[in-house]
Parts: sequence; C-alpha cells; structure tokens
Amino acid sequence: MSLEEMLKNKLGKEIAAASDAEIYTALLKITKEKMEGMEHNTGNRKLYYISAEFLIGKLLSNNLINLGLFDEVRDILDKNGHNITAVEEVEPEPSLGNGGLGRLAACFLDSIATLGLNGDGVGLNYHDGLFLQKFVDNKQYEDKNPWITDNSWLTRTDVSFEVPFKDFTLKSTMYDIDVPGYHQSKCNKLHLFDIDSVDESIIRDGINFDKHDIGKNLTLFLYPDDSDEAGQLLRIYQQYFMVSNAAQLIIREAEGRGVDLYRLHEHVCVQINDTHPTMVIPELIRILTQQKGFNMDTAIDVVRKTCAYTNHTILAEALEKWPISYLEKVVPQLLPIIYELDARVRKEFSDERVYIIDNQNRVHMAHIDIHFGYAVNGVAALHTEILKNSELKPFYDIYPEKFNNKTNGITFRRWLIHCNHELSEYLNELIGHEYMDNAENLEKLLAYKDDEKVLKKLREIKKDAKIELKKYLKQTQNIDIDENSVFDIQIKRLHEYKRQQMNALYAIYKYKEIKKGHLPKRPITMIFGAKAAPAYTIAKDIIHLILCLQQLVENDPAVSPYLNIVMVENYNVTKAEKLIPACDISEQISLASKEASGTGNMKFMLNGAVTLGTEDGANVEIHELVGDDNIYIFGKKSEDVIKLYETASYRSADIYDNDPEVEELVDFIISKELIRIGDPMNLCRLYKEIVGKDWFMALLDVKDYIKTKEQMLNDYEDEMSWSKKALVNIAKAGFFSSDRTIAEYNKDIWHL
Ligand code: CRA
Repeated sequence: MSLEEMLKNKLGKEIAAASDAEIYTALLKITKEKMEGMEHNTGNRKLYYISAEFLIGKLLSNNLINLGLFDEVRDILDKNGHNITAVEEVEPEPSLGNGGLGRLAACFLDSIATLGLNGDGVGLNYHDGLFLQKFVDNKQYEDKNPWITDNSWLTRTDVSFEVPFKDFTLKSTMYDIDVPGYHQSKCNKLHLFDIDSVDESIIRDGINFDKHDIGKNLTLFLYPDDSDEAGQLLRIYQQYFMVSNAAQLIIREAEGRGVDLYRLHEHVCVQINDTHPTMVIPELIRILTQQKGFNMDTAIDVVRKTCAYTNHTILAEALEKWPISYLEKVVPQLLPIIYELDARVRKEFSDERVYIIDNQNRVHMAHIDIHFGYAVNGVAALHTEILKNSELKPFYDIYPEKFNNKTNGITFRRWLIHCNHELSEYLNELIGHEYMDNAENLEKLLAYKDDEKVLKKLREIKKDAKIELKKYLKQTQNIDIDENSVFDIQIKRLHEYKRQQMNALYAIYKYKEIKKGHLPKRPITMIFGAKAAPAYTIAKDIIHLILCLQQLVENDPAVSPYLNIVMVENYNVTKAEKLIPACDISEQISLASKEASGTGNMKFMLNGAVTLGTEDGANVEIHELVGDDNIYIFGKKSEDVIKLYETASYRSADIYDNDPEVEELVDFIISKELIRIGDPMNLCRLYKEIVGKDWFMALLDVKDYIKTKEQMLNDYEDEMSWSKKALVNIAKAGFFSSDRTIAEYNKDIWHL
C-alpha cells in the first residue's frame, strides 16, 4: 500500500478534508507502527546510556527523516493542500531537559542508532517538562508544561520493577520511545520509567506542588525546585528510582541473553551522564551481592569494569554532594555499600580530597564515579585539560589512564537536514549527499569558497531563513523584525557564566551611541532566548533587564529603526530550530574556562553563522578548525581566569571606578529611563551584583567584547567576504557531528 493510501486509511477520510491535528495523529501512528516492526540493534556488548535528561524535542519530522519518508510525506501533504510545518506545530514538545546536557543525550541516541550500535537510553518519564516560560511585566513567570497526550510517542510496556525506598516500595512502569537511526533498518529504544500513581491534580498555580507526597509527585516534574530540603530529597528519590530501574533492567536483560553475571562487563556497559545517575554503582553492587551471591570484592570489580562517567561542568555547585542524612532518609540500603566504598578509598589513598565522604558527612557523587568506574571523560579538549590539571587533578594523578576527552557533537539530521532544508538541499546539489553519512565530506564545500555564485546563493538561503523567522516571531509574539538587519543571536540557559548580562551591556552601549547620533551602517537585531531556573534570582534579574531594554528601544522612535532587541518567549528546541538557520552572529561569550563545551556554537556554525566568542569550551576547537579569519575571538584566556580565581584578585569595582566608559554602561541599569519601565528592586539588585561582585567577570571582558562586535558588524558589510566566512564555517562543521563523537566513545570506551 502506498504511503498516501495508508494515511487516508488511518484518517478514515480524504487527506484534504482532514485537520492538521488529525493528520499529525495519523502520521504518528503510521510512523510508530513502522518502527515497532523494526528489529533492535544487536551486539555482544550493550550500552545503557543513563541520563536524568533527554531533551528529545518534537519527534515527527525527525523520525520521518531517519526512516526516509519525509520528502514523500511533505509532497503528499502539499498535494492535498496541507503543509508539514503546520502539522509539526500540533506536536507538543517534550522538554525533558534543561539545555546542553539533555540535548546532547538526545543527539547521542540518534547517532548510536545511526551507527547501528546496540545501545538504549534510560531515564524518567517526567509528566511535565521544563517549565513553560511567560513574560508578564517584563518578568519571567513559570507555568507547568505537560506534553503527554493520548497519542504520544510513548509505548507502555509490561516491564515493571519494585523499587524499595526506606518507608515504602514503588512499582514502576517502563515506557519506550523508538529511536530509529538515519537510513537504518534497525532501531534502538529510549526507556522512560514512571509510576502509575502520579497525580497531576496536586499541581497548584504554576509549578507548585506538595513535595512530600512521593507516590503522587515522583515523576511529575523535571528538576523540581530543590532550594529546600524536601526538594532535595525528591531529587534523591527520582535519581534512585531511575537507577534502580536501570540496574534491574540491565540484570534482567543480561540474564535473558544468557550472560554469566560474573562477566557482566563483557556484555554490558553503562554510561553515567553527569553525576545524576551515580547511584547506579552502589545499586548494581547491592543487587549482585544481596541477590546474586557475589562477594563484595567481585561485585565491585565487575561493576567497576562496567561503568563509565562523563563530566559536563566544572561549576562546583553542579557537582552533587548529598548529605548522608538525606540518603539515610531515602535509600538507607545503599549506605553500607557507600561506607564500604569510602573505606576502600581511605585505605588506599591518604589525600582526603579524593575521599567519597567528606568531613561534613557529604557523599561526593563524582568521586564514586571516578574511583568505581573505568573511564572519565570531559566534553571538549579544553574542558578535559582543565579537569586533568585543576578540577580533578588529584584523581588524574591516581588514574591517568581513565581520563579521556570526547568533544561533544550534534546530530546533523535535526540541526541541518530538518531545521534548514534549503541549505541541506543546496549542499546536496553542490557536493552530493555523502556528507549526510560522513559529515567530514562537508569539506568539499571549500572548493567553492571563491565562487561568487555560490556565495550569493548562501546569502539568499540565509535571507530566506531570516524571513521565515520574521514570520514566526510575528505570529507567535507579534514582534516585527527586519530581515535586512544583522541577526545577532544568543540562545541558551540563562546563567551568569554565559554572560547574557555582558551582551545586555552591549545593547546599552549601542542604544547610547544611536542616541548620540552615531548610527550603525545597518540595523541590528539582537535576539535573546533563555529560561532562568525558578530560584535563580540574578538570572531572573538579567531577563528583566533585557525585557526592559527591549521595551525602551521599541518605544523610542529615534532608536528603533537601528536597533531591535527581542527576547524570545519560552525558548526551547523547536524555537532553536527556527532561530539557528537565521543567525548571522553566534554569541558564545562565556567566561573562559566555565563553559565545558557548548553545543549551540556547533549548530550555528553548521548553519552558516560566524562565531563571536571567548576561547572557551568547543569554541577553541571551532577556532582551530576555521582559522583566525573566520571567527571573532575576544576576552581573557582560561589560564588567566583560573589564576584570577585562585588568587581571588578580581575586583569588578576597580574596573567600574577607573573606567568611565564602563561606569556609564553599568549605571544605565539604574538610570531613570530604565527604572521608569522596570522594577527598581530587580534592577538595583543586578546593578549591585555587577559592581560589587561580578563573579563571572563581565566587566573584565566587556570592552574587548564591544570592540570585537563592532569590528564584526563592520566586516558584515563586505558581503562576499562575510559569505566566505559563512561557507568556511559550514565546511568545517563536519567534525562536530555527533556520529564522530559516538564513534570515538565506542572506540575508546564502550567497545560495543
Ligand atoms: N550546561 C555544559 O555547561 C555542555 C553540556 C553538554 C553542560 C555545556 O557546556 O555543552 O553540558 N553542563 O556537555 C551541565 O549540564 C551539569 O552540567 C550544560 O548543559
């Protein structure tokens, strides 16, 4: 039966007569049936990628692309008076992650399946994804963000385990989402565990709920507010629930395959994505010793050869340390094992920095991973060096052989073929489609770097994407932007280290310049998109500042023709897919040493934007690949920044007091113009934070930043030379395919 007939059958009516929602549901069912009929990848060793986040985004188009059905479906819809983009709109977005780490896990699943490797994801089935962001009075408000509907990508399985907590036991249900590889005949799975008793009715106004009722709230939210003890205990409940299910699934599947558990490591490997799944180590040891007759030495030995850990950050606040008293309240059964692991470490090493339990009775989760796993990796070359030489140095001294780098990557299926059809089709025309299977082939594009026709076409494609974004912003936020302006975009979680506040200071600079009559050659559209953690006060103040600036500029006819500031509401994967193809200037301006990798930087580059960045994370590798002429680098280097922290010698007030230009910019935050628009409490607090503390050193780099951005805007006017930079960026992006990253994980760590 043809696809068109199948669709008609599912709909029970003519395609032309069906609504977008009906078409979406019918396509979902057809796609799911196809995937259900596919075999799972096989192999002697199976990977379990355990992660608290899988930021998968909408799945319809991506699944269609990977199954090779997208073009056909698009044509069928066109022929019947429908549009695939409108059908995509119907799908609710599963926001099952915060940002980079969760999106990385999703890209990895795509690449694992594409490389035909035997590996599944394991996580939690949060009913509400990361909160829905709303702007009211120039401030962020959080609302719940449910995504599970009657017809979703989830398939309920009959796999279920008992998960024991201190005072009660919960019975799990495993849901599966199929993960098809690109043009592969086999499929993998994402297993998401849940409990049947979750009760969404306990949510009151926005995202508040009773944190104590675990039987009702366990999988209700991704990252429930953990600013109090109840919230932190809930995180421990979630983490243990995730890993206990994972451990039981691993053992059950291994036994099902006839694996001798004493050789578990030869048949199974577990990737621990950041510290959130760390308890899988003591849990596996617990099961092997208490249920499978292992002695402690053997259990530890087998588990150590099975588990590997990825570190995603050097920010101390993110390296989890749970008080023993909390673990005692939730999972007392793990404590004897954790004490045993700590005792072994203490017996072998005298350096107390590597102990698992510190002198304040806190359990350092990363320390468990490093001692009792066989590999530790950072996520970009610079990040791994920082781990080895400073953050985790005492561990590197003990286990140099465990440490390795795996520079992050992105799936080109979503971040090029899906989000930028026009560009990928043009690339096909120019260099053939081999790059889709082996991304390094993008380098063939370099042959055209002086070809005016090609450069002109690339500019047209960019312009079309800008027009698409213009329509989208008009439709969704009733905002007007000018496709002939330069699009300068910073989209990522809001965090002081990412320095959206420094970008806001640039906006102030530009506003003042325009007021003085120094007009830019071309209007500038500054676009921001970011969610702030609900309890992160200063991050919310930064959003407030940006929204106030947006309003100020919008209402000033002397400025608005030249400068437009836009804060996109509820930034998420879907919005990223629309913003990235339209970008000219990619803002990657974190304080050097603080951004472990970044992956947005790679997505922008692949779509022909030029990076404005510090020597941080994967920017360093982008710089090496494209060369000085095709990237704009500014700011202090990571060694200098690390020294400033070590010597505690950075004083933002010194810069503020001694540099009138910087003073003028910072003072504007509490100027009468802004105070009139905004909330003085928020603006004053932010002002004080920047002058009095500025922990992530925005004032250190702000002048170099402004200078470099001005240079960039100037260079943008030379259209041919700018397009050439865009071309080189696209051509060199192949290295950042997650297929490359996953091939490296497999070669060096997983050996599947
Ligand atoms: N916030 C890093 O900060 C990195 C991703 C994925 C992060 C990013 O620089 O690209 O991980 N770290 O490796 C993190 O979540 C808990 O740490 C991130 O997403």
